[in-house]
Amino acid sequence: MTNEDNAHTLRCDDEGPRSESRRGFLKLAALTGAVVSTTGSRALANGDIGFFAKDLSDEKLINMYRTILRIRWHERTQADQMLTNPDYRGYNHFYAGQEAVATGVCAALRNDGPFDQIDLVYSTHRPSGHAIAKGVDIPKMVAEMDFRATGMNGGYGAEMHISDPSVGFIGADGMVGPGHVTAAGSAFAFRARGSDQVSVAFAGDGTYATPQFHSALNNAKLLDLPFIYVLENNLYHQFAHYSYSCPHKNIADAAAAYGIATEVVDGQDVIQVYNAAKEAVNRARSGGGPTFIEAKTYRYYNHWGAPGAKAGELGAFGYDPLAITSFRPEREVRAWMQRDPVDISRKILVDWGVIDDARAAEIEEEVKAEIASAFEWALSQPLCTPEDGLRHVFAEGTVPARQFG
Ligand SMILES: Cc1ncc(C[n+]2csc(CCOP(=O)(O)OP(=O)(O)O)c2C)c(N)n1
Repeated sequence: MTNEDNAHTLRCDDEGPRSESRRGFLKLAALTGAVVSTTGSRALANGDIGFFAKDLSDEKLINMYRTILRIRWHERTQADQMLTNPDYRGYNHFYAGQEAVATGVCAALRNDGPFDQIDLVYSTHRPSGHAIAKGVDIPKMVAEMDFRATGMNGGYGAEMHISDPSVGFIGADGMVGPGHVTAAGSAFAFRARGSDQVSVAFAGDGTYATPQFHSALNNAKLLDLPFIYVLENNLYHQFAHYSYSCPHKNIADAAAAYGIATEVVDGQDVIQVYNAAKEAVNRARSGGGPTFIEAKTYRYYNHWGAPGAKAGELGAFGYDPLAITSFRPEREVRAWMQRDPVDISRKILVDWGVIDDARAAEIEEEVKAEIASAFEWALSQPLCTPEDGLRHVFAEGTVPARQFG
């Protein structure tokens, strides 16, 4: 088990002369303070060169950067719609600020292929980042969130019920907790079928206080299931700090009590998240059982929607008027925004010579255009009709009484 103090220690089991010399350089950099300006670089200075990050091609690193940007610009565009377009019906629990978590985890998963071979993701009431990172069709997701008939789920699921099994995105879940038991159940099914698939549950810090947190982890360990529990500790559940409902500073300590391998990572640094997820996936696929990853992160908007936000600007500041107990100080939000996952991932790619600043800016413009056209298409789609509400509710035609046959 690792905790926050040793989460950044070197995890290299194939060290060769190259990593020796690189480590020497990193030690020197740490001593001279040469590499300290971003979280990613601080991880390097601590000696965590990201063993698994070495398996990432330049192309994949750029795709991860694109994914982070897609999530970010989806959020920003949707927030602007909510703030300025009176005809817009959609809503969201915004994920901005947490992009590196979904991106780093999903980059370590199998996302293409037949349903009985891909890895599954169970999401939460804050689903758009997980969905985009798992590879859903973004225009269709945007249409779904605005109740359009051609949306991903026919327009009557909307934000808290989006799902796309074709990419292993089992879906959002409006209930805090129960999905994790189902996710562990999927992992049990994989084991029973002899499949090497992995089941991932995303969760917020609020799930610690639900019985399903404990039940899912206990059973996952008892049966050593290929299950990964990714807890995104963004410090608040709804309007209360997590210390109101959890006695641990690191919620991973609670998972460790079940005998589960745990890892606490900087959730703003996509490479750290990827490394932890890759290790967890390798463990799960090789029969080594579950892993609990706690990603320390932060959300830039309030719990739900865009109160406190301004069109064209990132984040929401001031107190949420809907919250009686909100105590998120503006300084705290701004301090976290200084360690922005978009900036950190861009800096890592530029530092590593994968792209330069000009190419990074171009990629961001390409993503902005892609998201703008997703919204343009989605908002021109037909709305659901009242009759649509009854579609897919009742079985149609003759239904075999399979339970007796
Ligand atoms: C069983 C249940 N209880 C209460 C709620 C209301 N609710 C919705 S989101 C939320 C807070 C969740 O906080 P956290 O798990 O930390 O996730 P975050 O919103 O911070 O991403 C609550 C209490 C719910 N959806 N389900």
